[in-house]
Amino acid sequence: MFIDEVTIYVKAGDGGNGCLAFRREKFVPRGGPSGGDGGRGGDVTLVASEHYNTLLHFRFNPEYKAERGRHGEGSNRKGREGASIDVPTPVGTVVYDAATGEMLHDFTQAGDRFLVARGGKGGRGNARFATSTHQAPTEHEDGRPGDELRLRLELKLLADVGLVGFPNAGKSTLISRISAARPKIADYPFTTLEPSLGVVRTHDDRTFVVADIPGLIEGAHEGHGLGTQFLKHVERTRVLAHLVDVSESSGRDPVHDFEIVMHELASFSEELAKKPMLVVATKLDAAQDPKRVKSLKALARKRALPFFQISSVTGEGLEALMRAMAERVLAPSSGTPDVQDSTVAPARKNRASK
Ligand SMILES: Nc1nc2c(ncn2[C@@H]2O[C@H](COP(=O)(O)OP(=O)(O)OP(=O)(O)O)[C@@H](O)[C@H]2O)c(=O)[nH]1
Ligand SMILES: [Mg+2]
Repeated sequence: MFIDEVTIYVKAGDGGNGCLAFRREKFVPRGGPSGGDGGRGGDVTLVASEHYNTLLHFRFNPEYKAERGRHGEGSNRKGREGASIDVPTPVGTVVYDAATGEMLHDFTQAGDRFLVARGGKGGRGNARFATSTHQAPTEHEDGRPGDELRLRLELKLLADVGLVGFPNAGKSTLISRISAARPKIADYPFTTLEPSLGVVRTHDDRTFVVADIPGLIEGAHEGHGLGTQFLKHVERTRVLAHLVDVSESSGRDPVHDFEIVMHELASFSEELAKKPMLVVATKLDAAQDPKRVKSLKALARKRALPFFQISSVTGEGLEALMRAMAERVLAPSSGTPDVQDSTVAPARKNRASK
């Protein structure tokens, strides 16, 4: 199981101070007390959002502070309340107090809200202390501090996209181009012995998870090569990207490769073979004979599967492929995000788009 983990700091706003003031009016020799109360500090609330599949956005911005309340003023003016903030987190996030290890909340549903840090109360101004026997009070309170704590967030990562294909098809190379994952890459089969996950960040600052697994060969379901046991890691993905090497160096026919892998998938589970699939022709830079690409493209069309052609060396086609993956695994991005999200760091330019 892959676990994404991050520690963040949250601080609710302090309450504003109460004011000490007396009325000063023409012809009124001694005005009464008129110091207003301080405003309440803003709260910090975590909100489960479908727009995030990972905790990556927290790494770029690990501190969240709500606004403090304003101080009270003379003429019984109350200080303004500090603005509260909502911090989006993916559904499935479990929240712990980092200091004590205590579990505070488990987000299971989009829109779920959890107030983690409560704003401080505003202090009372001196006007509030006046009584019939105590008409010129000078007492006034300071605002109370807002809650402040460190949180450890944990999220079990499930892959959204699974990369399947022959050994050497370029699966690990692709994941290293579109995410920060750095699996071993080499020009011999079965370089990847264990599945690894990469987090892909889209241009509009959303993320999804891609799984790189070992390659499949004919007879994998009978234990040839590394077998098909690793397919369980992509069983719950929403979409498979089926990578097929179209360069001459594979020494095989792309259409034949495609059929073999489909057969292995179906032998493992019919359901897996029926999962939505993107057909991806790889190593375009090294493909001399355009017929090899064409024949694979024709096959994809026949099966009504979307077709992409890429080169992880030149970067050609990566952007379009990433977008297609994102479209299939992320909730549609409406113009208005479901939570206020001004606190998230601006999108970093993805390496793959250079
Ligand atoms: N020319 C060219 N070579 C590529 C490209 N993508 C990958 N390669 C090369 O192909 C070889 C295999 O790449 P990997 O990414 O390790 O392939 P894989 O599918 O992960 O292989 P296994 O882990 O063995 O299943 C490496 O030598 C890569 O450098 C590409 O777009 N163009
Ligand atoms: Mg690999």
